[in-house]
Amino acid sequence: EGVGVQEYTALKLRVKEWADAAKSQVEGKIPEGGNVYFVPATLRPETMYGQNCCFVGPSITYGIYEVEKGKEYYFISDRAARNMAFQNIFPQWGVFPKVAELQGSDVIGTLVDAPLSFKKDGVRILPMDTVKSTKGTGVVTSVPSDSPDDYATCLDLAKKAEYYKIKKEWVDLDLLPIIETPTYGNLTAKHLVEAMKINSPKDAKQLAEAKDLAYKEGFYKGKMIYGDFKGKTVEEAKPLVRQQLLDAGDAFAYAE
Ligand code: A2H
Repeated sequence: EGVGVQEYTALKLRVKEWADAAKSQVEGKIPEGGNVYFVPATLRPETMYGQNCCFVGPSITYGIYEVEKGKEYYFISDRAARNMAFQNIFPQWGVFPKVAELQGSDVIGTLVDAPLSFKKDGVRILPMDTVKSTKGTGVVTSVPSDSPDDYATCLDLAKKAEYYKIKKEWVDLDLLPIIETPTYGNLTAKHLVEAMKINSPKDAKQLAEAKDLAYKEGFYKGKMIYGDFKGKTVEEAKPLVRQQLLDAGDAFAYAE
């Protein structure tokens, strides 16, 4: 871990329909009219147009926390809740009211609305074994066009849907080109995963390298080819998309 503070954009993905295994655990704990949001932490708000699903760690324990009584609830790791309690995200300083506890595996298949996503009917919650419980919120939104980790995981899920006990149609690999780069084209993550012959989401060393290359190329040389800031550089568009999400109430700032 570095010494700097990481400024994340915490995105709010509203639950439209719970997976069966989650239903009974949530029942009676969220009042009628209350909304639960999965809250991934991202460093790439300008890529949110390309969200195709959202990941949780299947063996990580999560909580649902009450942010506004009877109205608004966040699905995040306990560790993130503790941090958020000291960032004026919950109503009372230092207090994080947990209303339910669930295992990542229980929520697989839940349908959520992802702000800005080209998937207008919503996206599914899917398993990612490499999600760290010690980083961000333990929830990771998937953008396979620009994140090598997300691309490698989506490929694996599609190939082994049965093994992961998910429906094949929950993982779609029709990627949305969002950012054009001189070196890797407009599907940076796919290009790098193929060029580096990365075969599994567990190829940690190669994925770290791909992530680094993708990030630098995207940030310093990338140009938006989709969305409200089409034509601008990624460096220009990043704070603009972030602000748009914050202003719409679809995201909030989270630091750690
Ligand atoms: B990023 P840093 Cl398009 N476990 O968002 C594993 N990965 C996590 C995580 C966790 N608990 N919490 C957040 N992340 C991911 C978008 C994205 C991201 C793109 C490209 C690169 C990228 C869509 N996924 O990250 O260690 C989240 O994925 C590479 C920098 O705090 C988050 O941003 O630097 C990023 O890792 C945070 O990583």
